[in-house]
Amino acid sequence: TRTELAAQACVLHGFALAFKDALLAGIETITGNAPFRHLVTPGGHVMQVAMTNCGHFGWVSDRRGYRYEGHDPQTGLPWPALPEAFLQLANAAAAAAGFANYRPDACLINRYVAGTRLSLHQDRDEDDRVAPIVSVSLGLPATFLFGGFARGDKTVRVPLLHGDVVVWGGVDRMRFHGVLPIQPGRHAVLGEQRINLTFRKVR
Ligand code: MD5
Ligand code: FE
Repeated sequence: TRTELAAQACVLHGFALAFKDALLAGIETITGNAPFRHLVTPGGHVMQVAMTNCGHFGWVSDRRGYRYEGHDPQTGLPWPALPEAFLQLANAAAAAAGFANYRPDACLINRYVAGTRLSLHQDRDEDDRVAPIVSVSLGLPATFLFGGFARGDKTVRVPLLHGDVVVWGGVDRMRFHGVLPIQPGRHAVLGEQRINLTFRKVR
């Protein structure tokens, strides 16, 4: 089933479940080569969410700013490749949401533990501000905040469960969004964490 959030944003409930074994294997390989780390914001704060990347570009933050880089600054190596199953999932989810021929070139992988939140923000470091972002939720449940085009606009709360996929692009690509603090718990497959994959078209 599917929940419409806006004209060009929807939740595809359980869409990633068919891909879960390949997703978990891919995450193991990627994090073995590019470990999760807590980035520092330009303002000097350590981010609560732990992050890594795969694909041609990876999102990084440090005292110099936010940007995409072709190499992992921690190892000097290119980011791990996007596994074929990741690309197939992102392409199929985008198509199901009305975005044909989606070819992401980056995947940011976020890890949340109990208490971790992601404050309201826009994703604005990508050159392409229209191509969809595809977000895959795994592990502990989360409450997603879906807002408007100004920080102060009202937000709606969207529950996201293991296997849910959110797709948003076109006119809805630049909406503010965030994640409320994760509640403590244990997921049968992922344990005491939530992992979110966000596919992007950067260049
Ligand atoms: C996450 N990640 O769950 C979130 C949520 C990020 C990030 O925001 O930048 O890594 S996925 C974002 C999302 C989902 C559905 C709609 C919108 C954004 N939106 O309206 O912009 O780790
Ligand atoms: Fe975001």
